[in-house]
Amino acid sequence: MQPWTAPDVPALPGTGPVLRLYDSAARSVRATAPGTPARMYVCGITPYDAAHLGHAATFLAFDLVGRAWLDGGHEVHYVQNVTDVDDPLLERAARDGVDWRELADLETDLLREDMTALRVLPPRHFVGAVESIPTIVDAIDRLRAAGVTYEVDGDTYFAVHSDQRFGAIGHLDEPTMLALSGERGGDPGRPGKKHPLDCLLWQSARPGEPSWDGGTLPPGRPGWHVECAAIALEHLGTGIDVQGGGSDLVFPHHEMTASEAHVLTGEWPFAHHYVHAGMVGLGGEKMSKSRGNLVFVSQLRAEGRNPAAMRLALLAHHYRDDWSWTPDDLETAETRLHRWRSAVSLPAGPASHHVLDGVRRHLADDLDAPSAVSVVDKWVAASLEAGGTDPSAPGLVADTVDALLGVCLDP
Ligand code: 5CA
Ligand code: ZN
Repeated sequence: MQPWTAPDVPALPGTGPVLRLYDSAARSVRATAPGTPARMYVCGITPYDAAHLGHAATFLAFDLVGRAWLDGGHEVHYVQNVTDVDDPLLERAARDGVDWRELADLETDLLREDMTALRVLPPRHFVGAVESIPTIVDAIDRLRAAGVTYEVDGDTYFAVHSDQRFGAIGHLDEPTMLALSGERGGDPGRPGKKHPLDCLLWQSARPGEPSWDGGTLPPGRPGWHVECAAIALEHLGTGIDVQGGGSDLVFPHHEMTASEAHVLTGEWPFAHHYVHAGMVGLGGEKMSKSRGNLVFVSQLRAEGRNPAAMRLALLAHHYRDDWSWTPDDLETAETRLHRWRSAVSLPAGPASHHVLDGVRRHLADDLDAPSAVSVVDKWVAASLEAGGTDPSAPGLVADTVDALLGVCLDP
């Protein structure tokens, strides 16, 4: 698929520090040690509805990872998928009487517009599940050849306990895994499975549903987890630097992906860091398409709200926190954006090298964007209240905020 348009990233003096990130598998903050290039895979949307602020917050967190790596002098190879065939998409298309392909194209186009407006760096490869079916079928064939699969009424399952490392990402007890599997697209109660946690690799064609040639598999469509395992291995290989997504993906999605990739490659770990963004909610509940408590990026844009302010509103929260959106978030951010723009439009300001250092240091510390934002706030307050004599200071702050936080302060 075509990714979206890349924003400009101004060059900054010097290089940023080593990026440290919380790794869900290790349960601690550890230094990233990116290879050449740094490799990152982030789980993208299932395009049956527009992107809401929770999706945007998650994609922004990984945008900060990419920007911090670039600032550290690394080339970044970033891949994001689009789950453009899955139950929720087919169900929504059927409910609304629209073609599932048209719905997926429409919502994927809208995501591109939202991400462009929010100045999110695009992935190098933006990859749909449908266009990847041959890759996914090949991965399933290799899992079958490894003897870790079995069939239930024509559907193919992955025997999760065939991977010795199964459980190493989420560290959850079995009752919790069973409950989450049931809530998040699994089928723990299906009769005929060898273990309730075993996950679907290939679902044979159902009447009225789309299906594809599966080679030696019956015609059908891929399961969710193997989609990301196959796409990530195809475009990035194993031992990647970061596997990312929201915290709702720790289990089962990233657990299954890691186990499948382990069996497929014989190598561990699939990712050196498993990085998860907190859940953004509205009215105290996780924002989700099924709950219908959504604020869409595209809807705020249509109301004329400034995307730079939306971005600042999201950055005011730590990426790992769970939090609830309120209209105040955007109003506070609009006021902040206005002040920041006023300060950088002055011909001079207080010296600002500590702003660059501070923003770099806070972002390198597990993406502490709220602290980075307050470093800028302090300089802006000093500039607006007392002025300054350094003619290069406003430009350096503007470049810092643009390159590292992705907020353009041009009027
Ligand atoms: N297509 C799969 C991933 S392979 C999927 O989870 N799609 S999604 O549309 O439901 O979510 C897209 C991304 O946004 C995922 O990384 C997901 O973890 C994240 N996400 C979903 N809901 C929220 C939320 N309320 N807050 C923060 N992030 C969220
Ligand atoms: Zn995924």
